[in-house]
Amino acid sequence: MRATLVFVIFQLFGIYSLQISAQTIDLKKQDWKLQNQAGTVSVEHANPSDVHLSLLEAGLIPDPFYRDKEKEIQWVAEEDWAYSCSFFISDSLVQLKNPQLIFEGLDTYANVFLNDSLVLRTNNMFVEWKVKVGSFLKPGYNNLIVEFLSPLKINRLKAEQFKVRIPDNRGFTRKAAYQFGWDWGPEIVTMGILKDARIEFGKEVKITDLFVEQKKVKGNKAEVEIKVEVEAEVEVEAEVEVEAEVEMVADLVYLQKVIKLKKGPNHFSFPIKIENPKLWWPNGMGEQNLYEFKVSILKSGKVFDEKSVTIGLRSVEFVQEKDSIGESFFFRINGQDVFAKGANYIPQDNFLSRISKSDYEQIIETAAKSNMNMLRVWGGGIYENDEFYQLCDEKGIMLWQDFMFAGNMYPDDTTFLQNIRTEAAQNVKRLRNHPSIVLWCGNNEIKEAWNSWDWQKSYNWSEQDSSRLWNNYLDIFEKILPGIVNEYSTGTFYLPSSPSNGWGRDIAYKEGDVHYWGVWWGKEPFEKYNEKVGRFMSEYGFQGMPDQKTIERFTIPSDLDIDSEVMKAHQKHPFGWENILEYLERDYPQPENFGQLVYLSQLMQAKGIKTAIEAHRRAKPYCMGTLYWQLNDCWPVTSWSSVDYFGSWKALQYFVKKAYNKYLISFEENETGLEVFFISDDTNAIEANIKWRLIDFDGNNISDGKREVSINKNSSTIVEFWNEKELKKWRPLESKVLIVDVFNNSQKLSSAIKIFAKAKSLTLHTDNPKFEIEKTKDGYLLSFKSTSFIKGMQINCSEDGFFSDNYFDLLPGKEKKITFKTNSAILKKDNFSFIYLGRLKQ
Ligand code: BMA
Repeated sequence: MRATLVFVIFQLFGIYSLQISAQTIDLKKQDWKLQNQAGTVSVEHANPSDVHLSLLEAGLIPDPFYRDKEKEIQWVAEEDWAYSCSFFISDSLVQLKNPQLIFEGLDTYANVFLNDSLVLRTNNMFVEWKVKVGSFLKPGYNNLIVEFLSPLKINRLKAEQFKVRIPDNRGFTRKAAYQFGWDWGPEIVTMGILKDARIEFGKEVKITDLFVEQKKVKGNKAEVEIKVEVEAEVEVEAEVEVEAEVEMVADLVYLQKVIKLKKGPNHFSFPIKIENPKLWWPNGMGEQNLYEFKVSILKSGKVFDEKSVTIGLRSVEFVQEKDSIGESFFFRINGQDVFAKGANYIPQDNFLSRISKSDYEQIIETAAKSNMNMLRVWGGGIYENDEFYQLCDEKGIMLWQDFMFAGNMYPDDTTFLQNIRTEAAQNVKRLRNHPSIVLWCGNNEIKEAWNSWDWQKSYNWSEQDSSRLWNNYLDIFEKILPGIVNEYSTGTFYLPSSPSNGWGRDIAYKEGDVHYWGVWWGKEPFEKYNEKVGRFMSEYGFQGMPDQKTIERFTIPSDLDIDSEVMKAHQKHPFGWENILEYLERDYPQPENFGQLVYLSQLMQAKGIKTAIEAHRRAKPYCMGTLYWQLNDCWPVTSWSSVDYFGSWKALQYFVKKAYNKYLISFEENETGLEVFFISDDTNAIEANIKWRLIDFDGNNISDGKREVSINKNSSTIVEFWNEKELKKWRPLESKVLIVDVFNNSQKLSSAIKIFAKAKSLTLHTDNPKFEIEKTKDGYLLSFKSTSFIKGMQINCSEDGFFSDNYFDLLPGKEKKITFKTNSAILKKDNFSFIYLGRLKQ
């Protein structure tokens, strides 16, 4: 239930007459022209958000996501560009006081000229820019030019001046690191007016910040402090009335005080106590109760300014306590220990300005629907848009928020350090009301790189260079950034670097968080995931190809070969293809064509990551979090993502949804035998009825059993075990399936199957299942039934839509129903096709 708390600040008597009629000119809506510095390329009526997109819309460059066109657009980022427009100001508008030019985001090095005067110079894509422009405006037409300088050229210049070589020149610029290319992303160095741009007139008293600080949320009480920052252009004596009337507050709160607004920034605050607050919970643990707080500044009933924020009341503890093995690493929300289930999130496009609200909705919906409760906003991307955080608040997705520093070292001059101070302060202030943010982290993989990647040798640093760079690292990540978190978001936890320790060191599995890359980077087998379990697995991953339809959108038929230039261009990892083929050879039948490779690569990725997730969850409470690399893509590519660029779920996303279910059955085979684990994220203890059955691939019963087990809250329990001797009786196991179902009374909590051999060694039948479709309100109901066991059934449709399940197994004789949500109403059975492991080997 949402409720509104309204604070009203009445200005009763002033020594100055204030302007109330504020107005705004939306600059993005003007008629812009784009031109390169030499004047040889120009675009009329351009959208000023992004130079590349303007050129693309005008047909002057090809789509860099198509085939291998990325290389043809590299010249764009080597040039300087200017967007220009003129806008009209009426006589009455020009009378209004305090005009301010506001850019919510400029990418990145911009010189802004208003009527030929330089009014602003920028150097950071992550901050908002505001400048007073009263003396530069005139009635009638005004000219605005926003000139963008090539970040590549500036990086090279700065590298020359800095003398010490840093790992990558992108470190000189406060711009999203992935845009310079990553092992899943193209090199597209964008420039442009990234977010909203406007001129505001007449706002002489402005609420510049509203922070609802949660001092204490415990038991049935919450104490918060409403902190308001007001920027006044004039000195005003004002009377402030604070009124609160809201369900969550037992009585009406009424405060009255006189304040004197001085010229410049003013700060005042109101403490309130809330009885029986309705708390905000992570997804799966309870509701996401949110409350809106609104502050208005008025005079005689007219509004000068108002601001509202939405918060969720919750307590967060980041528990790092020594134990017999090392040190814990987990989050306790509202007093409950939380096992974090989620993924790493990267920006959804190389062109940030075209990420739509519905893109945000879809990806966060996918996370929530897949039983996730945490995402890590990775440090090589961006501090996300407000919409992203709002959605995470609403869906109960906790956020591990990196500051935007990744895999690099940084300059140490005062301008740079001041720049990152401003950036950190602005973003922490902007985001601190969001209940979803539970941790700020300084950087991605810099400490690990420093200790394990041999940088000192590769970049030929003298001892002096090394200590200069390292001291600067310590300044940024152990002083400046934690200082800012502490100042603006007191009590929020800060971790200097992720991972805490490199995956090659023993300590990585005893304390802190770990990025385990032995599988993939180290070519270790998937089974290693069962051993390499740390306290919090903040990265691990394996590549899978995107959906076949996604591939068809950026290729022509002759490109459909992994040795083609186009498929190579859409694989950014140095040994990506080699790895996929090598791992496939170990465990899977060999693909006979491109389509089979797409299918198998996805199935293998899904199986691998499922192995990891289950191992991490079985190890609860030793391990208390698992965030695989990576949820999404910024362009169509073969990568570690579970959802591809066009939003199609890879096999992995379907597997993740099941592996992150509140209740999970998981198997562990070791020297002693076979154990069945039941993992419960329930905050209450439950009684569980375990039923198991061993059948052959034709459905014949071989053995079965059942038992009742009491399951503690939030636990991982061994509920069944067979020793080697018992297992021997079941052999040979290559054509058998173990099925385990867990019920609570008659409600099925979870079910899982175990097969005993690698996919390539299974003796699967090739018979097609019985398949029927039935029209429903918003799509189709599909049913499958097979006489024998079917593994890895992927269903495809010629039309777009969403399958509720895919890449599933079919048990002999058991009907499986799934839905296909689509706008298409004329589908027949022939529109669907399927592929499964047994068929592959025909
Ligand atoms: C992780 C990330 C990224 C990278 C991924 C896959 O360590 O932090 O740097 O894309 O590995 O190599």
